[in-house]
Amino acid sequence: MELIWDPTYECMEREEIEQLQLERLQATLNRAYKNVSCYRNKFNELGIVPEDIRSLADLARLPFTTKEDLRLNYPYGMFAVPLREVVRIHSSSGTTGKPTVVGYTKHDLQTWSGLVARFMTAAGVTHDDVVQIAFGYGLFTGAFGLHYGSETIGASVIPMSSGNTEKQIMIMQDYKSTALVCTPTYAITLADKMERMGVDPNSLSLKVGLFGGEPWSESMRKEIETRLGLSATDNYGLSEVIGPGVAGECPHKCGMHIFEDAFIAEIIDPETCQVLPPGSVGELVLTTLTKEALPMIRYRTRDITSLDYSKCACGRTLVRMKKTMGRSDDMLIIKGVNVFPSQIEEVLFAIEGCQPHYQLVVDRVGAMDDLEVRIEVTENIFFDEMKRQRAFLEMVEKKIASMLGVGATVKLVEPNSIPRQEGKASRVIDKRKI
Ligand code: DLL
Repeated sequence: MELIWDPTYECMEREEIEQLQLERLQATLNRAYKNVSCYRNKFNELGIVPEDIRSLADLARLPFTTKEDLRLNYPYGMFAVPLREVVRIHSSSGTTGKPTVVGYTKHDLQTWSGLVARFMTAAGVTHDDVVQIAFGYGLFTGAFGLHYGSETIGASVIPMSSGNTEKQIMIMQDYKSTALVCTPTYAITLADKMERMGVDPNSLSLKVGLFGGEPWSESMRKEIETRLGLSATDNYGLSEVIGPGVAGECPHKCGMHIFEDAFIAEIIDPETCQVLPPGSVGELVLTTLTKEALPMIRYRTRDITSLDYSKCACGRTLVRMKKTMGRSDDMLIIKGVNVFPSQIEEVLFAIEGCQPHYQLVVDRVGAMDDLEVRIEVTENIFFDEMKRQRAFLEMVEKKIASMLGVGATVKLVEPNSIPRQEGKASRVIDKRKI
C-alpha cells in the first residue's frame, strides 16, 4: 500500500471535493471582498457580490487576477490581513519590473508545509530520508517550502542552498543524502560535475529527486534518472499562489495531482479567456481556498497544460495536470508558428551526442523571423570531420523542422560554452524588436 500523507483530503469522492471547494470558495470571496480593495473594485465594476457565487460554475463569472494586479498593489496592497499577522514574506523571481511580494500568516505556513509534505510523500520521501535542498534560500519560495515540508514529514533536512556544485557532491557522499531537491537544470549540472570528478552515481545513496520550478521534458527525466541513479519526480507551484505545493507527482508519474481542497483549477483559452472543457490544452487558472494573507481569485498562471480527471492507480482522487508545455508568455511565435522551447528540448534529448544544454536565439532578418538553436555537442562530434559534422547538423535540423513545423538553423557549440545556471534555466534570447 502506497503512503498517502493526508488521505482525508487526497482521496475524497468528486462530489465531496466539490462541496468542500464551494464552501471554501465562498469564505475566500467574502474575505477578499471585505479586505482587499483590488478585488472589491473589480467585483463592483462587474456588479457582482460574493453572495452571487452559488455554485462552482459561477466561478467563471468572476474577474481574473494577474501579475500586473500584484505589481500595481506593490508591495502589500493585495494582503487580506494586517501586516502584523504576516509572519513570512517571499517574492517571486520576476525578471522585469518590480517583483511580486507574497505573504503568509502562521496558519498559511502550516497549510503550506502540509501541502509540500503531501507531494514529497507521494514522491516516496519518508521520515527515514536525508533531504538535500539545493534551491537557493532567500526570497525564492522553493527552498523554504521544501525545507518545512521535509521537517513536517520528519525527514532530516540539509539546507545546502544552491551553487557550490563540488561541495554539493561531497555532502551528498558524506552525509548520504537520499533525496535531492533542486531545479531539473541543476540536476543535470550536478550530473555533469560528477562525471568530470569521476564520481559514480551508484556509489551515492540518492533514491529520489524532487525537481520543479521550471518546465522539463520526459526525455530530460530519463536522462536525469540514468545519470543520477534516482527516481526523478516533478512538482509544480508558483509564489503568488503559495510556492511549491500546488501539485506533485505520485509514483505513477502520469501527471501532477493538484491539491484541490486548497486550490480550484480551471483551464482557459489564453486568447479568449473562455473556460475550456476538461482535457483541453490551455492556460491554468488557480483560485486559492485556504490562504489567509494573500487569497488569489482566478489567478492567471500563464502556464500551458491540461487536466486529467481519470482515476489514478495511486488511490488519490485529485485531478492531475500534465507537465507544462511552457508559459503562454514564453511561447515564441516564429513565422506565425507557436513554438515552445520544451518542444525543441524533446527533440534534442532524443539525439545521441547532443548535450542537454541549449539556447534559442530569435532574431528578425528583414521581415523574416529567424530561429537559431545553439546546442552543445560531445567533443567527438564537435571535433569530427566536416563532412560528418555537416550530416549530423542536417539530421538535427530536419528533426526540429518536423517537430515544430518551422525551420531553424542549428549551430553546434563546444561543450561547456553555454552558461550554466544554479536555479532556473533561461534558454531564450529574443533579439527581435517588435
Ligand atoms: O518556482 C515555485 C516552485 C519552487 C515550484 C520549487 C516548484 C519547486 P515562482 O518562482 O513564482 O515559483 O515561479 C513560478 O515557475 O508559473 C511556472 O511557469 C514555473 N514552474 C514551477 N514549477 C514548475 C514545474 C516557483 N514543475 C513559475 N513545471 C510557474 C513547469 C514550473 N513549470
